[in-house]
Order: sequence, then structure tokens, then C-alpha cells
Amino acid sequence: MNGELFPPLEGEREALGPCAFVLRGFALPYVDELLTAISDLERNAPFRHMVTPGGFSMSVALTNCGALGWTTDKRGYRYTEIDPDSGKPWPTMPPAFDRLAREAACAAGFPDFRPDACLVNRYRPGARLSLHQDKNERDYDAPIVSVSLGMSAVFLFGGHERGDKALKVPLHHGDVAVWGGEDRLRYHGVMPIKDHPHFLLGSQRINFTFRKAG
Ligand code: MD3
Ligand code: FE
Repeated sequence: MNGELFPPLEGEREALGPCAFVLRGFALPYVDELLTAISDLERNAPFRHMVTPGGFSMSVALTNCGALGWTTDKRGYRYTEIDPDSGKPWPTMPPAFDRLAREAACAAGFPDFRPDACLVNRYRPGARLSLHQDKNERDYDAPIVSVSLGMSAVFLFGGHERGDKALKVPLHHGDVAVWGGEDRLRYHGVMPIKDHPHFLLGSQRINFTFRKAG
């Protein structure tokens, strides 16, 4: 009973799989720096609803920072050095982002993680992410670090086949998830976000995913 009514205290960690962990509250000491960095980032590379190769507009709005940024359009999913909306490189990774990602990876047993891409997802009430694998990165040896801020979400942690039963994992403000190794290619997604406004961020959830993409 780790959940909605009594969110776990800072410092707890849960294993979702052999190489997948949730570090409860790990990002809480970074929140002020993260929020400042997001407002800078969104001035230079605003959140936008991208179009999938199938022609659907994503309910999640996204932006990126770091040397590489994840994009999708009618031609497919890929990482680019240039923001297609501005024609300029993605904003550089703020030092606080990089430090948090490395420290979380280290705490989960991945001491050599050097992210070159940070995808920032913004969920408004009702936004969701359907089950998918993260397969656009060059090598699957590096882990992925995910940081959640704002409204809580129910994260779906699936298996290696789309139809495998998915575990439902609540992710709250300040939680960090790290997964790699044999869990790196698991299917995962996010259930539609319920509107329980957050005291700092209001009716939104922000998720950062740090990857080594290139
Ligand atoms: C996968 N983002 O951008 S990451 C994505 O909350 C993405 O915005 C989600 O999936 C989001 O590609 C979720 C969280 C996560 C946590 C643990 C995992 C994904 C995982 C464990 C195994 C595989
Ligand atoms: Fe993903």
C-alpha cells in the first residue's frame, strides 16, 4: 500500500524488475532548479504537440534539451540536432538536469551514465501515452532516467511483448525511475492523467526522460 493516500517518503526505492527501479522523491531537492530551467527551456523551445507517423497529433506536448532531441512527424520517429520548429539546435542541457540524471543513474547501479538527450513531456488532464518501447536510441546498453513533476500519473510497466500484462505503478511529484539492462526494452505507457491540480504546477504533469541517444 504505497500510494495515493500516503505517498511514500523521500529515500524509498522500489524494484519493478531486475534492472528497473523507482527512487521515490529523489528529485525533490532539485525541484526549484528544475522549474527555473524548464521556464528558460520553454522560452527557447516551446512545448508542441507533434504528429505521429500514423498522422495523429500526440495528446502529450513535448520539447527537448541536450545535443539530441526526439521528434516525430509523418516521416517517422528520430533524434535530431536541430529543433524542427526553430531551425536552431536544441537548448543545451541545464547543469542541474545533467547532475540529477547522473546521480539517479548512479543510485540505481549505472555509474557511467552520460545523457546526451533530455525529452520533456507535458501532460494536461486527459493526456496519455500508449504502450510503446523506446527504440530510437543508438545503443540499448545505457539506461534511461525518468523524472516526474506535478500531478501524479499511473505508469504502465509492461513486458517484452505488447500484449504482456502491465503493472500499474503510481508516479508522484519528485519520483525518479531508472531502467536499463534486461528491462531497457520493456513496453511502457502512461494512463490518461486525472485532474488533481498540484500545489506547485497546477493542472499539469511534467516528465523528463534522459537518454544516451547518439
Ligand atoms: C520503461 N515517457 O517519453 S518514462 C517516453 O512519463 C516515455 O512521460 C513516460 O515513456 C512519461 O518515451 C514514461 C517512465 C518509465 C519508467 C520506468 C520504465 C519508463 C520505463 C521501466 C521500463 C521501461
Ligand atoms: Fe517511453
